[in-house]
Amino acid sequence: MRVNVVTMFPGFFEGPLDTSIVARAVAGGQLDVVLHDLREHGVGKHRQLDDTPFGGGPGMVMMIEPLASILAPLESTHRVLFTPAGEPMKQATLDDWSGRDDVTFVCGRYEGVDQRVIDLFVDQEVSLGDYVLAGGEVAAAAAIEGIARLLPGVVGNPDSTRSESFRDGLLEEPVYTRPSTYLDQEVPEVLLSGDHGRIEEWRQTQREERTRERRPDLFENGQ
Ligand code: 6GU
Repeated sequence: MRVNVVTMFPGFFEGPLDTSIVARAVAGGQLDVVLHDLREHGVGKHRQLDDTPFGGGPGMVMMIEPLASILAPLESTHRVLFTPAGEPMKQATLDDWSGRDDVTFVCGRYEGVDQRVIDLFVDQEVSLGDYVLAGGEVAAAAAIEGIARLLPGVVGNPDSTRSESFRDGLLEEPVYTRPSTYLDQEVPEVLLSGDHGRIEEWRQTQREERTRERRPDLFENGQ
């Protein structure tokens, strides 16, 4: 699939695109990321991208023309604006995007984007969570990584993308590897027992207890 990214900071994506699973997805041809540098579409000789808000107030507002000139030709793609005012990004959001041929991620700055850009050129507004960042770039990088690992053939064992946190509405259980004792801390005995029935029962209990304690909101939905 193709992911277009519209940003004032294309350099931000160098690390995320060149690392680990995302790099593998790009090298393997399952993922194509096209960066669109907003500055190249800036207005006037200063290549202006934002302006003061009508009605006054703090901060700057992203102007219509630079965004419109990139987003209008991408009308056939699913265009997402990352903004703290959006719906929260969930695993289901990534599942949806990863099944599409083309998505376009617009990285807003947090003060905002002229509402007419949203009305005319944006299909969905999404937030990374309930906190404020300086712009949508981190959210776009998170989305790209979340998508890449869902694309066919990117992650070796397809079970490892299916049987994890949030798929079944539960958090993951704790895991252990060697050594079996470290600073007097033992691996739970059941995991050394070789009894696969008991082990799966223990893991399921751990998932449920963790979810109830840490994410009662998820636990209510799942029960
Ligand atoms: Cl998508 N953008 C900004 N600026 N802040 C955020 C966010 C996005 N998601 C959570 N906080």
